[in-house]
Amino acid sequence: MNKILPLSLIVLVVLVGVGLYLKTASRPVTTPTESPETSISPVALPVVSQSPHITTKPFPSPTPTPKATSSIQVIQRQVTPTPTPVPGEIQTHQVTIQNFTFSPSNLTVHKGDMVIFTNKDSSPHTATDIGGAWDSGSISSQPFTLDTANLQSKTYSYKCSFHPSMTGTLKVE
Ligand SMILES: [Cu+2]
Repeated sequence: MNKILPLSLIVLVVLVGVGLYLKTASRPVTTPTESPETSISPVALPVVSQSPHITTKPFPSPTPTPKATSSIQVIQRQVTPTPTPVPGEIQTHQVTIQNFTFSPSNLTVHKGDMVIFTNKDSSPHTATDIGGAWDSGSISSQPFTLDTANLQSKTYSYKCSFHPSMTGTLKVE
């Protein structure tokens, strides 16, 4: 009997302990309405604490400066085309005859330049040097081209032989 009593006590203690363990373990399963309230608060805290760590990491990385410098270099390359000022080259000048008027009525050219007289009126006109150095003849649809290479360096006064009130000057330099 002396050996059986402690064994029964140990078995009782073990049974009570197992029974208490089963009760506490089965409580959250049998009462699910209480467990989500306690489980939400510990879950929400680590989420709030982790999100600032994640958002602060991508902020220091953006640096789009090298793209702007490359576009500036492309613009500087496109600005470089050089103008071509050619001194002493033969130029072409236009004199328009319209509404019985030479336009421009006073023209200065370099010796060797070309002067093209274009008639935009319905009636024919001429560009005739008063001194007789050159005469276009009747200009209608086809323009008249005057080559100043063989002219003297002076100012020529010309008129329309059909309409003497139409006058102009051509200065050859
Ligand atoms: Cu005329």
